[in-house]
Amino acid sequence: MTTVTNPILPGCYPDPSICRVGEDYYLVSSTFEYFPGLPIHHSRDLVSWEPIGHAIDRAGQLDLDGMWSSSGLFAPTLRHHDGTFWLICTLVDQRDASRGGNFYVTATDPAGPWSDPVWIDESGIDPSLFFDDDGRIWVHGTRLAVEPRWHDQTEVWIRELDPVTGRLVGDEHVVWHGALENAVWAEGPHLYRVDGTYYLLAAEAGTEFHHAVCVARADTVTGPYVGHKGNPVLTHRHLGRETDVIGVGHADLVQAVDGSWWAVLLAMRPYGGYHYNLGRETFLVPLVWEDGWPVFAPGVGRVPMRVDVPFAADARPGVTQGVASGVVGPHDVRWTSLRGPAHDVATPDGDGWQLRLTPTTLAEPASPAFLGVRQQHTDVDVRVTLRAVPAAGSAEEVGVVVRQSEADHVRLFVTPATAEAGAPAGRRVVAVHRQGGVERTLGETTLAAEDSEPLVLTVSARGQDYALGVQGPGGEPTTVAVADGRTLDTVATGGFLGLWFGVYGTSNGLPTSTVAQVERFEYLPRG
Ligand code: 6LW
Repeated sequence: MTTVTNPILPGCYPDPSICRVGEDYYLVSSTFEYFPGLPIHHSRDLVSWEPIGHAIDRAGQLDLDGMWSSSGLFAPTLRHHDGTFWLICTLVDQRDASRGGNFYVTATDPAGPWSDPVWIDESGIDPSLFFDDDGRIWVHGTRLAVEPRWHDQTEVWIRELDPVTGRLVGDEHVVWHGALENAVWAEGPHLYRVDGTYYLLAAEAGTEFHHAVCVARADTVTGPYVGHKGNPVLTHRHLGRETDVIGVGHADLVQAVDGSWWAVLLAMRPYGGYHYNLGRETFLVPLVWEDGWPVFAPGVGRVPMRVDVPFAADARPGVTQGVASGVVGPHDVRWTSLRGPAHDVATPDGDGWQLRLTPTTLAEPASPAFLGVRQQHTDVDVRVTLRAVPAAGSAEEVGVVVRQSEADHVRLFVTPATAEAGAPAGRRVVAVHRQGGVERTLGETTLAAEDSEPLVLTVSARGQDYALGVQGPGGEPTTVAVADGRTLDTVATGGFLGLWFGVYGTSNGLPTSTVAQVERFEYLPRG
């Protein structure tokens, strides 16, 4: 028996979907504009999770270019059938509905390679797959109701998939609008067959404070589905905003080797006020079946912070539940770039990279020279050791960023001292807060050190205080500014993401040949 602490995947791992193959569990989550997309985690016991690869990991598989933050890859579903892994997902461009759509990819090894996308001729989001015992495959998903009776009413549709042609066939059935009258965003549907009965699990009320998990059942796969009288079967909306975990929903179920049932779902942990900078995280909840319905967290009725997993052997030492810690080397599977591969701009070198600056900035929905990892702890130090010599007289920047989006992030960067008469020689280290697309300098300092000597840029998050600091060679650490994290989470900015810590380099639109040496990136959880 092992007791696992929730969340099982801290940081921005929303919309989890899970499947089991023998004694192995695989889990996928949404990644929006980050690349590679759709990380696959593997576990043998639901306790320890290791990232093993991504379903979208090569140029040309999908086009994320031009998609603004919180567009991109939405809620995926992962299933295994007859030796093949299937992953179905939606590519969403929130500003251009003509781009994207629903697609699936397949693989025999969940670590990859995954196929190119097969596009499905149906609109909406949150597609899922159900493999029935008779060999038929059913796609289901969510879209805004075709004939809505209330604002933001959605409908869950289901239709058969011909796996040979990749096309939907036969009649479409609209099976669910949510459990409550006036429910908004009935979404994230998943179908299961348990003891001969079909169950439809779906979230509703939107992926924020009122989020909830509801269930309906039917005798035939296409319905009619009858909602459970006990809906919602799991929510934290009645606990108020002061509670430790909020926004519980978007669940997917798995039956373990020993016959026990489990849900993975998303929720958020606010701190420092009603803000959740780590984003929507993945939690594990036990469930049992009573009178033909699922009971989530029996006897508790909420997401437990500690979960006993009876069949899990003692926790494996060294397996850190997908959490980054210490030096995060250049080959670590957790690194992400934006919208496309980073190999054109970042060449692994020792513990770090050579990072080639490009004219593209972090304010554009493109692929700037950026590499980042999720913020997974409220209290953490990020230390980036750099040798950076931005071209004299230029507006080049090399630095660290706490990133929500193009419009909202905080940067601490090295840039040349201004060429103005009387200005000190050397390099400046500047902290800038870009908030709602408007930039404001939070602080700056000038480094006396030789250009070629390494310096350390730090972000020390302590709750909602993000202290931005620099330490030159032989010098004392200097705090350049402290940014307020409450301005950066989705409560403040909108969107779907938690925060990322990254390194970046830009020449701010001008041609450049500057290459920075990122010697080391350390992610050091504190407290
Ligand atoms: C996801 C959907 C949702 O597709 O958020 O508000 C989307 N609802 O279930 C992105 O995570």
